[in-house]
Amino acid sequence: MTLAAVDAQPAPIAIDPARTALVVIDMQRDFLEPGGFGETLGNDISLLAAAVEPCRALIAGFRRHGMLVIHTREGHRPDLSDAPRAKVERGEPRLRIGAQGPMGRILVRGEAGHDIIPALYPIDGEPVIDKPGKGAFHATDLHQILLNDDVEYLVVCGVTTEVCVHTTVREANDRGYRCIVPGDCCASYFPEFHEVGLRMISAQGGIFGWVTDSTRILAALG
Ligand code: C5J
Repeated sequence: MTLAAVDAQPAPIAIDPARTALVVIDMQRDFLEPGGFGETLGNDISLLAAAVEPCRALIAGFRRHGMLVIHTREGHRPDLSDAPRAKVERGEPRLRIGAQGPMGRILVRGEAGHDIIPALYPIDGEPVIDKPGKGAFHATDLHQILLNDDVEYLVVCGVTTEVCVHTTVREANDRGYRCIVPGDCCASYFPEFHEVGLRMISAQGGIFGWVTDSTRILAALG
């Protein structure tokens, strides 16, 4: 076992690449693309676009080293039977989950906007987790996939920092995974939430995990 030392906050962490997976959270067209649902809501999508190139480089590095890359997509069954009413019945009715958006029905599986952006598209063999919640462990087989692969270290990136990335890191932390979050590979429509979200992870001695960036992870992998 050759450990790779990653410079991070609150302290460096030595990871075992053979037991490390990258989880790319919800890099979906509706959140990131011009004309998508995120932009329709009035958000500045350029804030999310900043994470694409660092994610692309990190994914390429993991692939080069033969390491596990997992993608998630937030969305629901077309009949919305897996969407809690508390989640559906919020916001303006025209812009709710299941309503017709600019790229098909909002947050519905199989619609164009639900798919992952072309720049980060999964390749054959990479698991894609369709998750109905914010966290990637809730009502999915992610934990089983990671157990079967003997994964202990999770590099978690994607969008948005304070919502689905954060929820997933918290879920993973409670399940015993060591989470490393590359801040440049995460983004939010709210820059202040992004900053504070990252600080919340590494505060108190790394209460939820470690925060670093893509270049430091790639440097550690060599
Ligand atoms: C994600 C959201 N992926 N912000 N969803 O963070 O609604």
